Amino acid sequence: MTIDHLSRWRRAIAGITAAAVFLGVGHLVAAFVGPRSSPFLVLGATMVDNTPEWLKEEAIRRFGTNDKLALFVSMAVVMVAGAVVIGMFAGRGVRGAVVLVGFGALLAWLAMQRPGATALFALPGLIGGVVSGAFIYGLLARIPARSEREATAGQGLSRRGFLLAASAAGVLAAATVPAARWIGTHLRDIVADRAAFLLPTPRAAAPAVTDAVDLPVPGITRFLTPNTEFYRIDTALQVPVLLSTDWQLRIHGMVERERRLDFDDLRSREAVESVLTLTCVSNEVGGPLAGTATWTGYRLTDLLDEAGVDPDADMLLSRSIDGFTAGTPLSALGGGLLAVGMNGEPLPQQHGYPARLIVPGLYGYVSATKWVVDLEVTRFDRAEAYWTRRGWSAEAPVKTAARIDVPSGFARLAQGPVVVAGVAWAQNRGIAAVEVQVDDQPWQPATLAAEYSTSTWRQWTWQWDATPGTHTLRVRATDQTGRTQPEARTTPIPNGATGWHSQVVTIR
Ligand SMILES: Nc1nc2c(c(=O)[nH]1)N[C@H]1C(S)=C(S)[C@@H](COP(=O)(O)O)O[C@H]1N2
Ligand SMILES: [Mo]
Repeated sequence: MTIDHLSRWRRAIAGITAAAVFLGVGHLVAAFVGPRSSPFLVLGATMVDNTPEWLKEEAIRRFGTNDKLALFVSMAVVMVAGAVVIGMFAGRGVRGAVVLVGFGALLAWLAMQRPGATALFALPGLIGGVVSGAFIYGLLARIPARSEREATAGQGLSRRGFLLAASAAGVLAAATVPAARWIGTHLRDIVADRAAFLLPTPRAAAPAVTDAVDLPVPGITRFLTPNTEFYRIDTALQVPVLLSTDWQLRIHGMVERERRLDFDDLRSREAVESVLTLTCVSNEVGGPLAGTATWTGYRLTDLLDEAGVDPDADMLLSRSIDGFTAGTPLSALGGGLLAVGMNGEPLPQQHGYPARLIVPGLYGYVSATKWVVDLEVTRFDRAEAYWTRRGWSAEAPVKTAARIDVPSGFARLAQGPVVVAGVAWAQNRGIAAVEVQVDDQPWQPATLAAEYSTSTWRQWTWQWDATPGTHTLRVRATDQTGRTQPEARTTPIPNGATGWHSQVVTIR
């Protein structure tokens, strides 16, 4: 064994702990600068942005809603591998330190490319690079040996000292995650900001939701979805922290007068309240990605009229603080809101606090930008929004859908009267009829609950005299233009799934 020999495992461990120190220190600094500047999130966002489309689709197909978990796992694998390489390469000299400082500089640069980044976004990468560089140098460099035995072993730190230093660094790096969270909530106090946020009082309250609209049928989807149960879909690796006091909305592009609005400007305007159903294009037939809420906010058409829209424009490109964009036809904005309230509360952070868009009749990905900070008036032949660039349609009106809520799939029930019930939606067109079919028997008309508005879903029920055996229940809806849902199943991509929802039940 030569004096300068460093065992492989020692180098690998040094590389991995140095990477942990890098990410930990960076994460801690990011807690002060802004959570989106954390190296881990910058790496993740950069990876997402540069993953080829086929791979992303494959990931979504394979992992479904676990695609973010799959992303984190693959990031972790890539990072551990990279860290081992750094460790192998490091040796006793300053090489490891130089690599880590260089990596920090690269990350600083990547962080500054993120939308909404400030110069401060460079700090987590730079400081993380310097600290972890010093760390790997100290861990691997030869330091004066304290005993003869160690000097001959020639490994600088004793085995015990090395392992202690490495594990202490690992524990401290892991501890930065809760520490950063604490700093985030206490220093940049979004909880307090949201608690102090005053919802505007609408000119007129939305019409009440009566029992005729919200039927007292056990197991049916409630007409209004509580905030805690409302589905959540977005590309955010970490929910953006945007304080109402920092928030500004820029309205620009093909307008006569560019505008910048903050909450003081909004408060002097007339607020409205509107009950609207939001649906996700990724919802599978019978799936859960739809919800209805009472939204409080400001009419988008009012805000745009003030700016003066160029008659040649046809698209509103909305952008969030985290760089997501949606392209909405200007002609479809009627009834659309810049929403600040959801079911009588400020928007929950996950649903876009402090402001988002909601436009009736369109899937969320082309209309419902959360954490919205920028509205650009433009044209469909000049701009492309986030998901359109990734193979989804530029325009996406909501397709007619119907779902059986009760009985649930594979339920076992006693023979006799069974209530079959659910919801159907065809926003902006309205539901005209819902029909239910048992096995191959003729379609039967379901009873519709009262219609709240054509912008919301509608409950339906059907009384079934169930006979013993295993049965398939099917449902289909017809909208108020007279079109019945097509039977053929299609995938959600590129503009929404089609097909009839069915449920198999057993009657004893
Ligand atoms: N900033 C941002 N806004 C976004 C998205 C996103 O990824 N980022 N996703 C959109 C999609 S695809 C849908 S379906 C709705 C979902 O809104 P929710 O999470 O409040 O239900 O938000 C839309 N707004
Ligand atoms: Mo969506």
